[in-house]
Amino acid sequence: MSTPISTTPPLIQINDDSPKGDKTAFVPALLVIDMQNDFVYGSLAVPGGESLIERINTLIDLPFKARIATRDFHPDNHVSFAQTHQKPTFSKATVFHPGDEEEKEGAQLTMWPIHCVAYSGGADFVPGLKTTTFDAVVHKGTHPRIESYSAFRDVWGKTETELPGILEELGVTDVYLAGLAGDYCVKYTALDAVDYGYNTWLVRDGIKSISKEESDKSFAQMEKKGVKFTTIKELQKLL
Ligand code: VGL
Ligand code: ZN
Repeated sequence: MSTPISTTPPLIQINDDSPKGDKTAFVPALLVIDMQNDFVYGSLAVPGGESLIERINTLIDLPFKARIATRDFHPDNHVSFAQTHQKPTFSKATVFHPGDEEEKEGAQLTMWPIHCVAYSGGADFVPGLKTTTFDAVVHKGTHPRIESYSAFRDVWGKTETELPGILEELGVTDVYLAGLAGDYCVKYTALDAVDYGYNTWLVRDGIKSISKEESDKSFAQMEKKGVKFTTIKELQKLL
């Protein structure tokens, strides 16, 4: 009897010649951040978000070792929704509005309109995005009381997503970031990627931000932290 051939590849291909510790290894991974309906067309639409679909598809087609996407994926009573705090069961006296900020356990929480409710259309990947070649999809902000901008961990650093483990298993050395929003989830993911020890690259023409002011601040913050900047064209030559 011959051994049946498996047609489903393992979700994570473990590299036996792990480049861990090899200083010359170059294992690039693409991180596609929050390319979801609500951030492109919905309640938190980022200006110019739609223009990223084709650009990110171009990146997805490049020979990265791994392509990992994230989704903001909130319960309908999530702590970051202004409306959540208007319900008497959550807070009796305070009424929050989108854009308000609240200090909670040492982290600044911004109040947002309801967005990316888990399993709703708003949380779906934006149509036209080449999602079939993603090696993994990481969800964040899934607990009612935990906010997470970064794809690595929540804003208080108490809980991690699966992303750190996936990158480690794959022996990734360099992460390339594209998606939405440049001044929130992309920025915090980039800052954390540096903290987790990765060479971190922001694909300059693969992101869009919510506000010009925040975006200027974000670039300065990322540069100071050691994030490097690149473009789709440069990556087409490199990979
Ligand atoms: C995001 C605001 C709230 C983002 C997520 O993906 O940048 N922004 N939740
Ligand atoms: Zn969110």
